Amino acid sequence: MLIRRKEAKDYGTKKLIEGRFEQGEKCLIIEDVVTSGTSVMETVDALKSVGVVVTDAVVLLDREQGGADRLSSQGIKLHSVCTLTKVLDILQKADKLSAEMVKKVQTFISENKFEPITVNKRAVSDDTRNSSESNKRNKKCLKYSERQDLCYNVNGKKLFAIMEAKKTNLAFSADLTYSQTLLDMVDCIGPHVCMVKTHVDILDDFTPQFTEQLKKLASKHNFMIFEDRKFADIGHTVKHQYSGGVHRISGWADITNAHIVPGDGVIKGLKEVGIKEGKSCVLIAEMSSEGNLATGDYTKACLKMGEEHRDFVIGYICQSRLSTDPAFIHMTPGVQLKEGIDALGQKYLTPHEVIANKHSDVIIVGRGIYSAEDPLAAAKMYQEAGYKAYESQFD
Ligand code: S5P
Repeated sequence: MLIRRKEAKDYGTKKLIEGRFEQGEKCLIIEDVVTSGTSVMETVDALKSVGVVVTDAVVLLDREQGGADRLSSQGIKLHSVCTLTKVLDILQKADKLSAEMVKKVQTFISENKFEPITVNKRAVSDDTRNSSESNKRNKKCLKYSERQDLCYNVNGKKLFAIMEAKKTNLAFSADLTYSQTLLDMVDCIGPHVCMVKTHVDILDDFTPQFTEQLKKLASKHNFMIFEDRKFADIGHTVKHQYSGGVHRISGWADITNAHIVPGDGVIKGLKEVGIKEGKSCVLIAEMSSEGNLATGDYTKACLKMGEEHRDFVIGYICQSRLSTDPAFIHMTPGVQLKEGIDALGQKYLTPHEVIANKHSDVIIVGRGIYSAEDPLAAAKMYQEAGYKAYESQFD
């Protein structure tokens, strides 16, 4: 028998899986209740990471909220001893539950189903991108408030909650080179954004006080901080780049991002540092720049890595919705009020195109705001355009 610990002990072997096993041995998972299937998947991931094979799981009670389908999409067959339908039936026949209560529970269950975790084919096939079938599928989107309950990482929940509360899906890309200019602008447009994205290494006058002041503004205006560091090295190196150096990113940024070129070691390295500090990561699945190579199988591999590390990865940088798992947040840069391209190959789409047609979740806007004559008025325009486009999906 093997036991999965929820967290590695901070003494001794630090193993998540306790017990005696040989690599390649098969293991059956036993669980008491399955709702979304997340807990079983976490056990599968932990077992896989030590070379144990899992194909089946037994559960005492399947609440029939989509857990079985989610597990099946990940190659795990769920066998339930009892289902919620059976329990309701038994209790009603024994006069322990009224027909009215049974109906209420059934309605709750059918309205609160978790979607299967599947990689959206739009990631690899341009032909399907604009097909009415895929648009119809994506029309069935959930509200931010519904999606926040499905997140695997606390920062995902927090971001959805902020988007809902402030009615904004606008992230400001604060690509300015002087600390005070950046902080003044963030203070001004803070009420209109859900997130501020920085490139801290372009600041000419960086000091640790800058990050303290940015954190204060994040609390004042209720936004999340995303350092767009684009880590792209082996796990051992990124651990140091993330936690150390002059910027000490893991100490102040809620979210950072990574390219998956090195393989999932880059995620594992960042996760070792970030997860215990309540941080999270976004993977760069697609890019906005002309001629970029993040397409097709590369994008598909990126989604798979995100799913395998969903306790730390909260979403993707992309050009349209890629994953059908509503827990993942899709963030799209290359957004301006007019479509176009800059002198260095940055391609722009409009907020409406990105949110309403391509079903992304967050618009990332830099020059459209900070280069505008009136950045506050521009931020308000992007906020309104982005949120209207989100709401139009439920018309
Ligand atoms: O594919 C990408 C990924 C990112 S994170 N394309 C991008 O433009 N970005 C970042 O988004 C880029 O580094 C910059 O900080 C921002 C876009 O800025 P803008 O001025 O073009 O809106």
